[in-house]
Amino acid sequence: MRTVLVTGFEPFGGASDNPSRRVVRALQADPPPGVQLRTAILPVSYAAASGALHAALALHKPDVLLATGLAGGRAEISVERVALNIDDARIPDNAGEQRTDQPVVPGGPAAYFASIPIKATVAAIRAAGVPAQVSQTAGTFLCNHIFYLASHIAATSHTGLAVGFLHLPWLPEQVASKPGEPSMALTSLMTGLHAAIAAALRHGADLALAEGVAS
Ligand code: PCA
Repeated sequence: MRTVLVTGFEPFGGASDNPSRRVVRALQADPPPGVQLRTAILPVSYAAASGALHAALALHKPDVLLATGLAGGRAEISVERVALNIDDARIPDNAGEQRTDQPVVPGGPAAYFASIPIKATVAAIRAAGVPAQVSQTAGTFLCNHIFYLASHIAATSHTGLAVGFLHLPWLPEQVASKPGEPSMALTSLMTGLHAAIAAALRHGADLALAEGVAS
């Protein structure tokens, strides 16, 4: 049976919770069939996240890493295409560290593409009845940082590891007082994650579906 490591992040930026942490905990209680599910919650800290990621990969030796995080303001589950070798954020991390135009890995390649089949994953989430889209940027904060680090580890030492990143909307209760702010219920996030895990485990080429933005 193959091993899938699903990670979420701690809350950040003053929020009391993070949908990615909630969904990871819910997955532990309702694991997908046919796979060995492992989970980890990562700190929103440049200094601490790398150690936590390395430790989880060394402990669980997964075949697939599906990392998740919050992208407040997005309405769908975003399947990220590209991880950039840059840390550049408007806000400090939870340890108070703010980074501007610093590489994630000095001397590393400018970017890595996701190594899960992104369009098949989007199609599977949609087929399960949950809004999803391909995203062309994971931002330049901790989510991109972990996505890049994991991709670099897969390229240099943990060969054979498939790496994907899913950005999640707010939970409805987190935006109840913010009219117009998109959100997604935990049950839908769970359905989407189950579909994404199944799709990421399927071998073979990605689906050639027209996606992306034409601007
Ligand atoms: N979202 C942030 C970091 C942690 C999280 O859940 C991001 O998009 O970078």
